[in-house]
Amino acid sequence: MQRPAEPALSDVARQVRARGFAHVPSLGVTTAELREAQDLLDGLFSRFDQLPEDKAVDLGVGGTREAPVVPEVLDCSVFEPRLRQTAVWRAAHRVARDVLGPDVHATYDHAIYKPPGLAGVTSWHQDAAFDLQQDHGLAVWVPFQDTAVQDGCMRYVPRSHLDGLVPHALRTGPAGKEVFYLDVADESAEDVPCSLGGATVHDFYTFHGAGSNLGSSVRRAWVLDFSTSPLPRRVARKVKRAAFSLIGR
Ligand SMILES: O=C(O)CCC(=O)C(=O)O
Repeated sequence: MQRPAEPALSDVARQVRARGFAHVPSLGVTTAELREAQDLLDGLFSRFDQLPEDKAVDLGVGGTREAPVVPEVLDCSVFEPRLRQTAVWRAAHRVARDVLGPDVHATYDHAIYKPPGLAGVTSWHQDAAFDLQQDHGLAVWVPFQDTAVQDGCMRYVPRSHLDGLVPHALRTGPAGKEVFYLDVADESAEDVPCSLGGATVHDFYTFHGAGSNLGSSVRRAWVLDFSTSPLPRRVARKVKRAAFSLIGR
């Protein structure tokens, strides 16, 4: 496949600042480059049961460690460092640099494989609610298939990033995991379908979630987070995450 055109990044930056999110129609990576990243992630999901329990989480109900229902792997690039060498990683970095400026750092990444035909809604939230360091940041959501509304594409509330962090409610999900969430009226949300080769990006303060996968194949997505926070805060964040990991949170 011929290399697609690089995205009009400054337009993306403008949209993220004004509306809190943007659709990037093309990351400028080839199908083979996407496949390389997906193969590495597939490898991680295939050894889900061997990963630490707090890093390989089942978002669904009734599965086992060997056969999770809605598997999510946290810190994918820690367990599979070759992900950091992929064209997709570099492309996501380019988008983050465009939006946040030259001093961006990758802080975290995770991937969710949502099977078809299950509820599997991702609750409304702000990423900042999960990061008490409140880094100024950006998430780049990369799908490995065309993702239409019925496949569970990302959903955003325009301009919701402008008012900072709002208090989240806490509920215990069906599998016993605690989940922060926001109540959002459906009519205030915008669905953002995304084709293979593109991405959606959002500010850490943007209200977002994702619909159920009512399509016919697994909805695979890799989410890469970037931040401009200075080194001492990034170190503090790493230490805090390691401590939470030790106590199983
Ligand atoms: O992929 C999804 O379903 C949601 C991802 C998301 O909300 C996040 O990474 O914060």
